[in-house]
Amino acid sequence: MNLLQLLLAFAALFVTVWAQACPRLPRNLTLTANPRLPDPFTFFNGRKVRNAAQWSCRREEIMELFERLESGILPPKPSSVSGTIYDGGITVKITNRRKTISFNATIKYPEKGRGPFPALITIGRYVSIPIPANVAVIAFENDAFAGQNGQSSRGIGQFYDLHGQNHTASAMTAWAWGVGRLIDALEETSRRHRINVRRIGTTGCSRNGKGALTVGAFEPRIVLTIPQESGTGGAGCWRLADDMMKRGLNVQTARQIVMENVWFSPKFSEVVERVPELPIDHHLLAGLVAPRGLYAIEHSGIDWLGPPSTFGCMATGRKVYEALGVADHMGISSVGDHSHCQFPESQQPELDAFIDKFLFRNSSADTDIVRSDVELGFKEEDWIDWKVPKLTR
Ligand code: MCU
Repeated sequence: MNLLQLLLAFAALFVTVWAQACPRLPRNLTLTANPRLPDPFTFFNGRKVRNAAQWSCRREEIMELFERLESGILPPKPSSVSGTIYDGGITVKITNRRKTISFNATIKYPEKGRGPFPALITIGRYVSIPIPANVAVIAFENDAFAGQNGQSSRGIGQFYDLHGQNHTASAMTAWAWGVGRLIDALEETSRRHRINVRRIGTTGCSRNGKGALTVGAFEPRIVLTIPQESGTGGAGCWRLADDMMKRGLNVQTARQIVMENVWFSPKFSEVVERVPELPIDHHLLAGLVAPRGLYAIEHSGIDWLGPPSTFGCMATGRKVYEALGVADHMGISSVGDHSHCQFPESQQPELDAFIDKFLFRNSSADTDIVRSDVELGFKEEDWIDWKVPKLTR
């Protein structure tokens, strides 16, 4: 090979690497009006997502947009995380820049069998779905890790003891980080417990359902995410909630939510009046979970939770799964006529199917679920002005 050939080979390599590099977001995000649900398959710079490799770039970009605009920064794994198994649970010890915190998570094993068992990490101590007897339950005490008791909880909890009170992470981002460390500790102690660390899901209801969705979106080791009645700030889209509000319905909106609690970063308060300009909405939060299992359980009859918003938002998020060729890895089921966080019997077969497929790897379980017990009036043509590509290459 002569010098010219060598140079040409280098140039070709450079072009290939450049073409595959992920586009970087600008330092200052210029927001532009888009009243519809933003296109999951177009980068911030206008480039189209055409294959699976580009989707993983776009996924990173969406994650960064959430961190910068809504959720605050999710810190990387710190210098030291260790676990100690005790009878009934695990103690997780985290050290970061010479500060140390520790917390306990209880582990409840199935009564029958020796394991290793799949597990669900509950956001909060209480569970609102019937967890099958063959699944272990690990309780993550989110309130102690990052408080959610109104505005006065900003910066309160173990996360902020470690990272500083003014850290941009919202309470939900802090929980996602905490669950990540809990999984680190479970991985490290895998010979001393009976949990299958590759088969871990998460669930929570209402505010903890918003948390469960964020945890599933931000922590890639979670294989199944089950947010229940998470409403606005969870399965709902900001734009769709605003639309309900315009129609005179009593729905929670972005403007209200930042006043009520600390589920979002102070960063979000800065853009909360600019919902139609946001380059993200919560269909993209569901998109972050793809291709992993996601079963969104919603309530079709409580306006505050935004039924058409949660249904339309999740049905739109499911298009990311469709593009990846795994539409049935995501389900949305909206059922009314029961009180908040009470699991209706009619959803039992759906829940069983998701658990079966994602925690027990039974690929034949039927998880192709998009349903609502009442007509919620979400019209795709009003909200979606983009096409779903095939990203399976
Ligand atoms: C649905 O989640 C929240 C909702 O966002 C709040 O506005 C309301 O105050 O509480 C709900 C909840 O967590 O209920 C337990």
